[in-house]
Amino acid sequence: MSSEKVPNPIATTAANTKTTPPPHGVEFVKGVNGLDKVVLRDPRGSLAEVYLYGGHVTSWKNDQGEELLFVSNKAIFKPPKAIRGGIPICFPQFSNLGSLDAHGFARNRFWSIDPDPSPFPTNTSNKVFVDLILKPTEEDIKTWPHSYEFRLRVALGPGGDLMLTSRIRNTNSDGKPFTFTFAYHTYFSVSDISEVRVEGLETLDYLDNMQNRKRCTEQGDAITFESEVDKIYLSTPTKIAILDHEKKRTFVIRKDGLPDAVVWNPWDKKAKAMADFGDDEYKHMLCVEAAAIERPITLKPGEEWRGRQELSAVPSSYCSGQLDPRKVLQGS
Ligand code: TA6
Repeated sequence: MSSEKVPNPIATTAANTKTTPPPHGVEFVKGVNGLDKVVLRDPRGSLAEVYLYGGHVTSWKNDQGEELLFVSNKAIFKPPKAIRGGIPICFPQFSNLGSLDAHGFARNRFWSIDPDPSPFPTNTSNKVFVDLILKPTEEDIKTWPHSYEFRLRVALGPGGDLMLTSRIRNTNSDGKPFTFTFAYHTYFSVSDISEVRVEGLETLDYLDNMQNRKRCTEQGDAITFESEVDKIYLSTPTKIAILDHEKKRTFVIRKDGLPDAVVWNPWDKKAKAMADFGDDEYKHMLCVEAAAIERPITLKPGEEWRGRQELSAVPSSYCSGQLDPRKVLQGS
């Protein structure tokens, strides 16, 4: 489905009627229900799509055009519902860990293109990227009485890696600090959930959401799936691997400033209970979410927090289809 191209939203502010073309590899289009969407294309063929609604990545394709993220066929692209799939951003509250709606409000707010992105800590010269920004509305201040600037850079690397970097600054003028929890609620597309293994979380402590967040310890082997899973792994390594044997593909998640990781698959019953999720879709998705949950982040006015995740999809190295996780998790 071709998306209608739209002018560069930055260039057409009232003051500046002359439209400047978007940077190379960046396109502003209308997506589902006419929602504004940004398409990032790397010259070697990989692609990513981000909706301004929710600052929500909904597509990440490799240079073969294969979709790497899961989005439900029943996903609703209409406020106030969050889009079911891709990478919803949970802020300022993960799940029901607070008085706000589940997973906070960032995922169902309209973000803007950042007209004045602050200098970026790392060199992104060879990447295609877009900078988005979220600031509270009057309405938001009533539910969460804090002023902040949430800058999100979505970047596509030359090798097709997808990077999301969040920078959250406390801009309260009343001297008040604020505290939040956070997650990149990434839905990975997998061939068959019963054939998938997650490496890097062995022997770690986790909070089991299916046992009222009881603290447990994971066994020593890779995690496999045969029923509903909803666990918050605590203080994980900075790298986690998802092995999809059937597709001979491994997703590598590298994360920074996000000590925890949530693993979720609703399985059949929960799948049926979700209106915006197909009954059998649980077989083809797995959420592994880089997060900051166990130790909420507190920022004083003027302070800024940074949370980054880098996703790679690498072909399995072993001809048998099995990838040697030690190589991935120990490698660069
Ligand atoms: O991240 C896992 C989780 O918190 C699960 O408990 C489940 O509720 C899932 O998120 C989806 O939440 P949502 O609010 O998007 O339906």
